[in-house]
Amino acid sequence: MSETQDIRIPIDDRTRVLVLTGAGISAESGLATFRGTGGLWDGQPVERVASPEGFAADPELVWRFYSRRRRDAGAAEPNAAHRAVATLEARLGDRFLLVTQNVDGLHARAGSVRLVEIHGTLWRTRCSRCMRPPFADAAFPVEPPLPRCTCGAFMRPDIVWFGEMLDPATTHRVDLFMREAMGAPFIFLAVGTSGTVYPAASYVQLARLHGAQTWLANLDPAENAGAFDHVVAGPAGSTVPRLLGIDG
Ligand code: BJW
Ligand code: ZN
Repeated sequence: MSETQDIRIPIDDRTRVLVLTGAGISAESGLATFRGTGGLWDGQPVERVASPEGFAADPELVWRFYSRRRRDAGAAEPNAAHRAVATLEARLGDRFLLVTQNVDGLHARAGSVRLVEIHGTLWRTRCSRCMRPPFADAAFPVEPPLPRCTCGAFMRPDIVWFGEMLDPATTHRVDLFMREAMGAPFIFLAVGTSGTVYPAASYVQLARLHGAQTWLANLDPAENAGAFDHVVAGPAGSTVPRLLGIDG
Protein backbone atom coordinates (compact mmCIF):
# COMPACT_ATOMS: atom_id res chain seq x y z
CA MET A 1 0.00 0.00 0.00
CA SER A 2 1.28 3.48 -0.80
CA GLU A 3 -0.08 6.84 0.32
CA THR A 4 -0.55 8.99 -2.74
CA GLN A 5 -1.99 12.50 -2.76
CA ASP A 6 -1.31 14.06 -6.16
CA ILE A 7 -1.61 11.16 -8.51
CA ARG A 8 -4.01 10.46 -11.35
CA ILE A 9 -5.32 6.95 -11.90
CA PRO A 10 -3.87 5.63 -15.18
CA ILE A 11 -6.85 5.09 -17.50
CA ASP A 12 -6.36 4.70 -21.24
CA ASP A 13 -8.59 3.53 -24.09
CA ARG A 14 -8.25 -0.12 -23.11
CA THR A 15 -8.64 0.19 -19.34
CA ARG A 16 -11.64 -1.30 -17.59
CA VAL A 17 -12.77 0.42 -14.42
CA LEU A 18 -14.93 -0.90 -11.60
CA VAL A 19 -15.94 1.72 -9.04
CA LEU A 20 -17.36 0.66 -5.66
CA THR A 21 -18.99 3.39 -3.60
CA GLY A 22 -20.30 3.71 -0.06
CA ALA A 23 -22.01 6.28 2.12
CA GLY A 24 -18.96 8.58 2.17
CA ILE A 25 -19.48 9.60 -1.45
CA SER A 26 -22.84 11.12 -0.49
CA ALA A 27 -21.56 12.83 2.67
CA GLU A 28 -20.84 16.08 0.83
CA SER A 29 -24.41 15.99 -0.47
CA GLY A 30 -25.45 16.29 3.18
CA LEU A 31 -26.40 12.65 3.81
CA ALA A 32 -25.20 10.98 7.01
CA THR A 33 -22.89 7.97 6.81
CA PHE A 34 -23.58 4.89 8.95
CA ARG A 35 -20.63 4.51 11.28
CA GLY A 36 -18.78 7.00 13.44
CA THR A 37 -19.92 10.06 15.33
CA GLY A 38 -23.15 11.49 13.99
CA GLY A 39 -23.63 8.45 11.75
CA LEU A 40 -26.99 6.76 11.25
CA TRP A 41 -25.91 3.86 13.49
CA ASP A 42 -24.49 6.15 16.18
CA GLY A 43 -26.24 5.32 19.45
CA GLN A 44 -28.76 2.89 18.02
CA PRO A 45 -28.52 -0.86 17.55
CA VAL A 46 -28.29 -1.52 13.82
CA GLU A 47 -30.45 -4.63 14.02
CA ARG A 48 -33.49 -2.63 15.16
CA VAL A 49 -33.84 -0.88 11.80
CA ALA A 50 -31.76 -2.90 9.33
CA SER A 51 -32.62 -6.54 9.86
CA PRO A 52 -35.67 -8.70 9.09
CA GLU A 53 -35.94 -9.44 12.83
CA GLY A 54 -36.06 -5.70 13.63
CA PHE A 55 -38.78 -5.21 11.05
CA ALA A 56 -40.82 -8.10 12.44
CA ALA A 57 -40.49 -6.67 15.97
CA ASP A 58 -41.37 -3.06 15.12
CA PRO A 59 -42.28 -2.28 11.49
CA GLU A 60 -43.41 1.21 12.45
CA LEU A 61 -39.97 2.12 13.83
CA VAL A 62 -38.33 0.81 10.64
CA TRP A 63 -40.69 2.74 8.36
CA ARG A 64 -40.07 5.91 10.42
CA PHE A 65 -36.32 5.44 9.89
CA TYR A 66 -36.67 4.86 6.13
CA SER A 67 -39.22 7.67 5.75
CA ARG A 68 -36.61 10.10 7.11
CA ARG A 69 -34.02 8.60 4.78
CA ARG A 70 -36.38 9.12 1.80
CA ARG A 71 -36.99 12.69 2.87
CA ASP A 72 -33.27 13.45 3.24
CA ALA A 73 -32.16 11.66 0.06
CA GLY A 74 -34.94 13.27 -1.96
CA ALA A 75 -33.82 16.72 -0.81
CA ALA A 76 -30.11 16.04 -1.52
CA GLU A 77 -28.28 16.72 -4.78
CA PRO A 78 -25.46 14.70 -6.37
CA ASN A 79 -22.03 16.22 -5.70
CA ALA A 80 -18.79 16.56 -7.68
CA ALA A 81 -17.76 12.96 -6.93
CA HIS A 82 -21.04 11.46 -8.22
CA ARG A 83 -20.73 13.63 -11.32
CA ALA A 84 -17.09 12.68 -11.96
CA VAL A 85 -17.98 8.98 -11.78
CA ALA A 86 -20.83 9.52 -14.27
CA THR A 87 -18.51 11.43 -16.61
CA LEU A 88 -15.99 8.59 -16.50
CA GLU A 89 -18.74 6.14 -17.46
CA ALA A 90 -19.71 8.33 -20.42
CA ARG A 91 -16.07 8.11 -21.61
CA LEU A 92 -15.56 4.39 -21.03
CA GLY A 93 -18.96 2.95 -21.94
CA ASP A 94 -19.05 -0.82 -21.43
CA ARG A 95 -15.54 -0.84 -20.02
CA PHE A 96 -17.05 0.66 -16.88
CA LEU A 97 -19.21 -0.62 -14.03
CA LEU A 98 -20.38 1.22 -10.90
CA VAL A 99 -21.29 -0.89 -7.88
CA THR A 100 -22.83 1.08 -5.06
CA GLN A 101 -23.80 0.08 -1.54
CA ASN A 102 -25.83 3.27 -1.32
CA VAL A 103 -29.59 3.27 -1.47
CA ASP A 104 -29.99 7.04 -1.92
CA GLY A 105 -30.36 7.12 -5.73
CA LEU A 106 -27.81 9.95 -6.16
CA HIS A 107 -25.64 8.08 -8.67
CA ALA A 108 -28.58 7.57 -11.02
CA ARG A 109 -29.53 11.21 -10.61
CA ALA A 110 -25.95 12.18 -11.56
CA GLY A 111 -26.39 10.22 -14.81
CA SER A 112 -24.84 6.83 -14.00
CA VAL A 113 -26.45 4.00 -15.98
CA ARG A 114 -24.08 1.03 -15.75
CA LEU A 115 -25.01 0.91 -12.10
CA VAL A 116 -25.56 -1.97 -9.68
CA GLU A 117 -27.24 -1.07 -6.37
CA ILE A 118 -26.15 -4.12 -4.35
CA HIS A 119 -28.00 -3.09 -1.16
CA GLY A 120 -31.21 -2.15 -2.98
CA THR A 121 -32.81 1.27 -3.07
CA LEU A 122 -34.85 3.58 -0.89
CA TRP A 123 -37.05 4.25 -3.89
CA ARG A 124 -38.67 0.83 -4.17
CA THR A 125 -41.05 -1.02 -1.86
CA ARG A 126 -41.77 -4.73 -1.78
CA CYS A 127 -43.75 -7.30 0.15
CA SER A 128 -42.08 -8.66 3.30
CA ARG A 129 -43.46 -12.13 2.53
CA CYS A 130 -44.50 -12.94 -1.04
CA MET A 131 -42.84 -12.65 -4.45
CA ARG A 132 -44.97 -9.78 -5.77
CA PRO A 133 -42.43 -7.67 -7.73
CA PRO A 134 -41.02 -4.56 -6.02
CA PHE A 135 -42.50 -1.28 -7.22
CA ALA A 136 -41.26 2.33 -7.46
CA ASP A 137 -42.30 4.26 -4.37
CA ALA A 138 -41.27 7.73 -3.20
CA ALA A 139 -43.99 8.09 -0.57
CA PHE A 140 -43.10 9.56 2.81
CA PRO A 141 -43.77 9.63 5.58
CA VAL A 142 -45.08 6.10 5.65
CA GLU A 143 -47.29 6.07 8.75
CA PRO A 144 -49.80 3.74 10.36
CA PRO A 145 -51.77 2.07 9.04
CA LEU A 146 -48.67 0.69 7.36
CA PRO A 147 -49.11 -0.45 3.76
CA ARG A 148 -49.93 -4.12 3.28
CA CYS A 149 -49.61 -6.39 0.26
CA THR A 150 -52.61 -8.17 -1.23
CA CYS A 151 -51.25 -11.29 0.56
CA GLY A 152 -51.81 -9.54 3.90
CA ALA A 153 -48.17 -9.03 4.93
CA PHE A 154 -46.58 -5.63 5.57
CA MET A 155 -44.79 -3.87 2.74
CA ARG A 156 -41.13 -3.01 3.42
CA PRO A 157 -38.36 -0.99 1.76
CA ASP A 158 -36.58 -2.92 -1.04
CA ILE A 159 -33.29 -2.79 0.84
CA VAL A 160 -30.85 -5.56 1.71
CA TRP A 161 -30.66 -5.84 5.47
CA PHE A 162 -28.12 -7.68 7.60
CA GLY A 163 -28.36 -11.43 7.25
CA GLU A 164 -30.20 -11.16 3.93
CA MET A 165 -28.82 -12.40 0.64
CA LEU A 166 -27.89 -9.94 -2.06
CA ASP A 167 -29.87 -10.32 -5.27
CA PRO A 168 -27.93 -12.94 -7.29
CA ALA A 169 -28.52 -10.87 -10.44
CA THR A 170 -26.50 -7.99 -8.96
CA THR A 171 -23.62 -10.14 -7.74
CA HIS A 172 -23.59 -11.92 -11.10
CA ARG A 173 -23.02 -8.60 -12.89
CA VAL A 174 -20.06 -7.86 -10.62
CA ASP A 175 -18.57 -11.34 -11.18
CA LEU A 176 -19.07 -11.09 -14.93
CA PHE A 177 -17.39 -7.67 -15.14
CA MET A 178 -14.43 -8.94 -13.10
CA ARG A 179 -14.04 -11.96 -15.39
CA GLU A 180 -14.22 -9.80 -18.53
CA ALA A 181 -11.64 -7.41 -17.07
CA MET A 182 -9.10 -10.15 -16.44
CA GLY A 183 -6.11 -9.83 -18.76
CA ALA A 184 -6.92 -6.21 -19.68
CA PRO A 185 -5.67 -3.15 -17.81
CA PHE A 186 -8.09 -3.14 -14.89
CA ILE A 187 -8.66 -0.50 -12.21
CA PHE A 188 -10.71 -1.05 -9.05
CA LEU A 189 -11.58 2.16 -7.21
CA ALA A 190 -13.44 2.18 -3.88
CA VAL A 191 -14.82 5.49 -2.65
CA GLY A 192 -16.28 6.48 0.73
CA THR A 193 -16.67 3.08 2.32
CA SER A 194 -15.43 1.79 5.67
CA GLY A 195 -14.78 -1.72 4.30
CA THR A 196 -16.73 -3.35 7.11
CA VAL A 197 -19.74 -4.89 5.33
CA TYR A 198 -19.52 -8.05 3.24
CA PRO A 199 -19.50 -9.06 0.48
CA ALA A 200 -18.66 -5.49 -0.71
CA ALA A 201 -15.62 -5.31 1.59
CA SER A 202 -14.11 -8.33 -0.15
CA TYR A 203 -14.47 -6.98 -3.71
CA VAL A 204 -10.99 -5.46 -3.47
CA GLN A 205 -9.48 -8.93 -2.98
CA LEU A 206 -11.62 -10.32 -5.79
CA ALA A 207 -10.48 -7.51 -8.08
CA ARG A 208 -6.83 -8.19 -7.19
CA LEU A 209 -7.33 -11.84 -8.08
CA HIS A 210 -8.58 -10.63 -11.46
CA GLY A 211 -5.44 -8.54 -11.97
CA ALA A 212 -6.72 -5.12 -10.92
CA GLN A 213 -4.67 -2.23 -9.67
CA THR A 214 -6.63 -1.16 -6.60
CA TRP A 215 -7.33 2.35 -5.32
CA LEU A 216 -9.15 3.62 -2.24
CA ALA A 217 -10.38 7.20 -1.84
CA ASN A 218 -11.71 7.64 1.69
CA LEU A 219 -11.79 10.24 4.42
CA ASP A 220 -10.70 7.99 7.30
CA PRO A 221 -8.67 4.79 7.21
CA ALA A 222 -10.99 2.00 6.05
CA GLU A 223 -10.90 -1.37 7.79
CA ASN A 224 -9.65 -3.09 4.62
CA ALA A 225 -7.25 -0.29 3.58
CA GLY A 226 -4.29 -2.68 3.72
CA ALA A 227 -5.69 -4.61 0.76
CA PHE A 228 -5.34 -1.62 -1.63
CA ASP A 229 -2.32 -0.70 -3.75
CA HIS A 230 -3.03 3.03 -3.38
CA VAL A 231 -4.86 4.90 -0.64
CA VAL A 232 -5.85 8.52 -1.05
CA ALA A 233 -7.16 10.37 2.00
CA GLY A 234 -9.61 13.24 1.70
CA PRO A 235 -13.17 14.21 0.84
CA ALA A 236 -14.47 12.44 -2.25
CA GLY A 237 -15.76 15.66 -3.82
CA SER A 238 -12.11 16.75 -4.22
CA THR A 239 -10.19 13.48 -4.51
CA VAL A 240 -12.38 11.66 -7.03
CA PRO A 241 -12.48 14.34 -9.77
CA ARG A 242 -8.71 14.80 -9.29
CA LEU A 243 -7.92 11.07 -9.42
CA LEU A 244 -10.05 10.64 -12.54
CA GLY A 245 -8.76 13.82 -14.19
CA ILE A 246 -12.28 15.19 -14.45
CA ASP A 247 -13.33 18.69 -13.45
CA GLY A 248 -16.02 18.61 -10.78
C1 BJW B 1 -15.88 9.92 3.24
C2 BJW B 1 -16.48 11.13 3.37
C3 BJW B 1 -16.19 12.00 2.29
C4 BJW B 1 -17.08 10.07 5.13
N1 BJW B 1 -15.42 11.56 1.28
N2 BJW B 1 -15.12 9.44 2.33
C5 BJW B 1 -18.17 -12.25 5.98
C6 BJW B 1 -17.56 -12.02 7.19
C7 BJW B 1 -18.29 -11.53 8.27
C8 BJW B 1 -19.65 -11.24 8.17
C9 BJW B 1 -20.25 -11.47 6.97
C10 BJW B 1 -19.53 -11.98 5.89
N3 BJW B 1 -20.36 -12.08 4.84
C11 BJW B 1 -21.60 -11.63 5.22
C12 BJW B 1 -21.56 -11.28 6.52
C13 BJW B 1 -22.70 -10.73 7.31
C14 BJW B 1 -22.99 -9.29 7.01
C15 BJW B 1 -21.78 -8.42 7.32
O1 BJW B 1 -21.08 -7.94 6.46
N4 BJW B 1 -21.53 -8.16 8.58
C16 BJW B 1 -20.42 -7.30 8.96
C17 BJW B 1 -20.92 -6.16 9.83
C18 BJW B 1 -19.32 -8.10 9.58
N5 BJW B 1 -23.41 -9.11 5.63
C19 BJW B 1 -24.66 -9.33 5.25
O2 BJW B 1 -25.51 -9.71 6.05
C20 BJW B 1 -24.99 -9.12 3.79
N6 BJW B 1 -25.63 -10.29 3.32
C21 BJW B 1 -24.96 -11.39 2.98
O3 BJW B 1 -23.76 -11.42 2.87
O4 BJW B 1 -25.77 -12.49 2.79
C22 BJW B 1 -25.16 -13.77 2.87
C23 BJW B 1 -24.75 -14.04 4.33
C24 BJW B 1 -25.56 -13.66 5.37
C25 BJW B 1 -25.16 -13.88 6.70
C26 BJW B 1 -23.92 -14.46 6.97
C27 BJW B 1 -23.10 -14.83 5.89
C28 BJW B 1 -23.53 -14.61 4.56
C29 BJW B 1 -25.97 -7.96 3.64
C30 BJW B 1 -25.39 -6.66 4.07
C31 BJW B 1 -26.43 -5.55 3.94
C32 BJW B 1 -25.94 -4.27 4.58
N7 BJW B 1 -26.95 -3.31 4.54
C33 BJW B 1 -26.70 -1.96 5.09
C34 BJW B 1 -28.01 -1.35 5.66
C35 BJW B 1 -29.14 -1.23 4.72
C36 BJW B 1 -29.00 -0.04 3.79
C37 BJW B 1 -29.55 1.24 4.34
O5 BJW B 1 -30.36 1.27 5.26
O6 BJW B 1 -29.12 2.25 3.80
O7 BJW B 1 -26.12 -1.14 4.08
S1 BJW B 1 -25.51 -1.92 6.40
C38 BJW B 1 -24.84 -0.36 6.00
O8 BJW B 1 -23.43 -0.56 5.82
C39 BJW B 1 -25.44 0.02 4.61
C40 BJW B 1 -24.18 0.35 3.83
O9 BJW B 1 -24.40 0.15 2.46
C41 BJW B 1 -23.14 -0.58 4.43
C42 BJW B 1 -21.73 -0.15 4.18
O10 BJW B 1 -21.44 1.06 4.84
P1 BJW B 1 -20.53 2.13 4.14
O11 BJW B 1 -21.16 2.59 2.89
O12 BJW B 1 -19.16 1.61 4.06
O13 BJW B 1 -20.67 3.36 5.16
P2 BJW B 1 -19.85 3.64 6.53
O14 BJW B 1 -20.64 4.64 7.29
O15 BJW B 1 -19.49 2.39 7.22
O16 BJW B 1 -18.48 4.29 6.04
C43 BJW B 1 -18.43 5.52 5.37
C44 BJW B 1 -16.99 5.84 5.03
O17 BJW B 1 -16.98 7.02 4.27
C45 BJW B 1 -16.11 6.09 6.27
O18 BJW B 1 -14.98 5.23 6.21
C46 BJW B 1 -15.70 7.55 6.16
O19 BJW B 1 -14.35 7.80 6.51
C47 BJW B 1 -15.92 7.84 4.71
N8 BJW B 1 -16.30 9.22 4.42
N9 BJW B 1 -17.19 11.25 4.49
C48 BJW B 1 -14.90 10.29 1.32
N10 BJW B 1 -16.69 13.25 2.23
ZN1 ZN C 1 -47.26 -10.22 -0.40
